[in-house]
Amino acid sequence: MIALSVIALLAFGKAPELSPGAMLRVGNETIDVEVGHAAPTLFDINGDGKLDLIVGQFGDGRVRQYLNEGTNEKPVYKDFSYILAGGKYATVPYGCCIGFTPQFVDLDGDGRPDLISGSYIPGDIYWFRNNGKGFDAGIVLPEKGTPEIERTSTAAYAVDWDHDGRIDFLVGNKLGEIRFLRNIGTPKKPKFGKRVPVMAGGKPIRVNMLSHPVAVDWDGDGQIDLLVGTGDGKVMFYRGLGRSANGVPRLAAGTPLKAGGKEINVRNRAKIWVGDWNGDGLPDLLVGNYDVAAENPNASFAERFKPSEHGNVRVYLRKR
Ligand SMILES: [Ca+2]
Ligand SMILES: [Ca+2]
Ligand SMILES: [Ca+2]
Ligand SMILES: [Ca+2]
Repeated sequence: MIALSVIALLAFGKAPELSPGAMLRVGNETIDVEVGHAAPTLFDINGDGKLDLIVGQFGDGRVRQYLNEGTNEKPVYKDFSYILAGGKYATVPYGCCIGFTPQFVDLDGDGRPDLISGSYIPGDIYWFRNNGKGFDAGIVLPEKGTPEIERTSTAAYAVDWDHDGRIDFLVGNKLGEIRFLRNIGTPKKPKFGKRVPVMAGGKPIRVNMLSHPVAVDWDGDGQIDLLVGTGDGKVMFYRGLGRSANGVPRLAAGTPLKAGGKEINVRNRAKIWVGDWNGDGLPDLLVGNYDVAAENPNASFAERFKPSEHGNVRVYLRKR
């Protein structure tokens, strides 16, 4: 009994702690993407050694780049432009309830990070290959065997999930499931089979709609963990318990992440990223969302029913 309490205390002592969320800004304005559905990631897109902020949006299925004009310790964003691919705006099929969900990963092993995104219907994963000068037009990654209903509103995260040297995908969908899409191609030519459920605590993961996975070692114990943004604006944490015989991580049942002592809640459609936003060596959490402005009772009838959709990005700084 005593030994158990000591273990529990030690585990508790190591648990990551987050500051309350702070909205990311350009000058005095909060970052707010077109028709909401902000999906943030951090990546040095102009190669100046500083992490830039990249944010996917619903509007025209595009993706924005906010160049970091400050430092890695104190990022400053002044403006944005849309990322181009093949000479046009990079875009993916968008619709209720997902836009562009960016991630940078070298998918073909040529040393250049490519841009990928999930999409709405039929839920393909798009690959914008980095050709050294820019991104090629997006192509659909080949995959087979998963019905459209289980692919709708695909939010994808590239990671070598089964540890075999080939980059796989974890994918969320409209139903709130997380599925594993194993790379059955070669390290230079990815190819995918059927999406299979990811289990946690002995059950397939299913959150409140529109799941968005990120796989990282969140608690720093050397085992890969899973974080999932949910349709109802939360972030779930599934602790990694080591790998199964087939290389796939085993996960504990999920618990909602807290920040400043309260459960994270960004209202709708949390799209997440883990990266060191303030250059202190600790991974922070970025959360984008979809939000509708509160109704103004003094507004005219027409104004009151005008769509007023927002997508903000919050950073939750890691305290330890
Ligand atoms: Ca590449
Ligand atoms: Ca793999
Ligand atoms: Ca871990
Ligand atoms: Ca940090």
